[in-house]
Amino acid sequence: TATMHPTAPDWPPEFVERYVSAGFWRSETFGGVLKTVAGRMGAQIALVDGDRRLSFEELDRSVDELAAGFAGLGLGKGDVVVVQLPNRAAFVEVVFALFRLGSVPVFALPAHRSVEIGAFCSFTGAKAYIVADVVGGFDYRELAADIRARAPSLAHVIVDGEPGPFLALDGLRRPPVDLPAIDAGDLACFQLSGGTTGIPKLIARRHRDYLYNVRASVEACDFNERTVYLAALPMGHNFPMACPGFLGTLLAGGRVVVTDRPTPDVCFDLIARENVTATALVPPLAMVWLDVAEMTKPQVPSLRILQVGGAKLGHEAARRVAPALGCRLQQVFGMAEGLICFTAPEDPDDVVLNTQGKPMSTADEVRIVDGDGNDVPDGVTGHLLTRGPYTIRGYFGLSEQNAASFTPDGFYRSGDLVRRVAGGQLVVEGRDTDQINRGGEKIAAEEVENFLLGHEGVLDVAVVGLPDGYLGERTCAFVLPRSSRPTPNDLRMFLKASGLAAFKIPDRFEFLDSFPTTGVGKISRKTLRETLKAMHSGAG
Ligand code: J2J
Repeated sequence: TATMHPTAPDWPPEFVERYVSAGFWRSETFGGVLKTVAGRMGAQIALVDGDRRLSFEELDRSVDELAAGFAGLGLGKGDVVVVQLPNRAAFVEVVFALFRLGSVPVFALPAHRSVEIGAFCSFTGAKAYIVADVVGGFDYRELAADIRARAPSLAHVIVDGEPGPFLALDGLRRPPVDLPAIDAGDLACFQLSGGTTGIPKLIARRHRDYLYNVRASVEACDFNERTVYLAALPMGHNFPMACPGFLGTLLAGGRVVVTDRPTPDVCFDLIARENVTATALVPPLAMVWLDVAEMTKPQVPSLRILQVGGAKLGHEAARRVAPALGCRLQQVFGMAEGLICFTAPEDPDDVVLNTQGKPMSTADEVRIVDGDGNDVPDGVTGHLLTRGPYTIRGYFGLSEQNAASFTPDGFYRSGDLVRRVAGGQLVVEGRDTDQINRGGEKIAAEEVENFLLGHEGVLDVAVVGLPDGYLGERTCAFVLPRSSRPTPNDLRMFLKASGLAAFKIPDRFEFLDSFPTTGVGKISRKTLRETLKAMHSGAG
């Protein structure tokens, strides 16, 4: 089958040269680095998943066996594979097997459904889709059957567990074979953009820049052979994967403990049992952990660092971390497109509690600009632009979108409104785009609106993020109904049946007779969203 080849924008040659000569980019690949670490760490435990414990040697061997199996299916260098697995040991094995083979995983989230998976497949011409059998009552094989029927490029569905009509992952293992040579400049994986429109935006990461992302994070967070990292957030996300995440932990010779149940009761037990030293959470989850920890006073003395990021952590919650969990808080402000900011373990409390930290690399270029693109002084809020050795220069195959999302000289327009404080740290103040951040899960208002407009009872709709003490923002759809007025439940069921990921379904529906206007005729959708937000913020 012919594979589509939209392009992944690369850095201009002078930047390639700069990053290579500075030693940021090396001629290493993920598969190769794991082999080197495995040679050094040998029988030390690398990966813990319930009762399953894999040493570095065993992990390395298992990765080679899976890579041989994938190669036997005809998967090879440059082939795209959509990976949608819950947190488990197989996630790590599969990802490294694909890295070694030069096949390029798209990291779908467990919550994605036919809309998202279908888009990833058609956009990349994916050749394979790797899923679990049933998780939390949801049968991914049914989703796969649906996708298979609509994605002609998809040659293989591979299932971790009971395969049904598809291939069993474990049945694919073969004795190791010679694998193709992979170059540091080859694509390693696709991360996903939060997005502000209905288009899926894929973020192509190459071995050289993503490895730098991981190495620089390891250094900034001081991960080492004594680090025991609990992967509690969905492992496909950039944060628990590469900042430093499970990749950083393994490459530092540390140990990764995985769980697909991020609840405090499960995780406190795991932290105690496995002597976990670091983990990463989004703010709403951190708040649940804090609530439970303050009541039950869990014994988790090994825990040294709690990373919190993905959405802004409130000052009050930040303050509770050290007393409740006996560990240091590290704020993490990152984006799948690249830039990562950390507060440092040695920063004073004021910085750790009230800022989102500093860019982790000396080579990160950050500009904070006003509406005309002029730099604003420190302390003044503006639009965050950034470029550097691990921030992409454009989305995969979207040249039109790229002209809007990147400046002509290659800065990524993050959409974040930030200010820089005296110590050089950034404080996130909001966003300038119609992306809703629902507790770290990013939702494009426009995408949800487009689906709702497909319902016969909807004349017009605006989806808005309203402030929420727990999630940061919750979604509300303001609906102008037709005469056959739907109920909120009708609309929820409709969106679910459309195959949209559940986290994108609005938390609240409000029916209006008309949309507010400014008195100067038709208002833009952006203005409408802002007006509705202003009218309803704070209410209920
Ligand atoms: C406020 N907003 C934040 C924070 C992200 C590490 C951590 C998070 C992500 C991530 C990531 C925030 N305070 N501490 O990739 O490597 C919002 C910003 C940002 C957007 C990116 C990582 N941390 N955000 O969340 O690609 O608006 O990456 O632009 O999912 O999340 O979202 P995403």
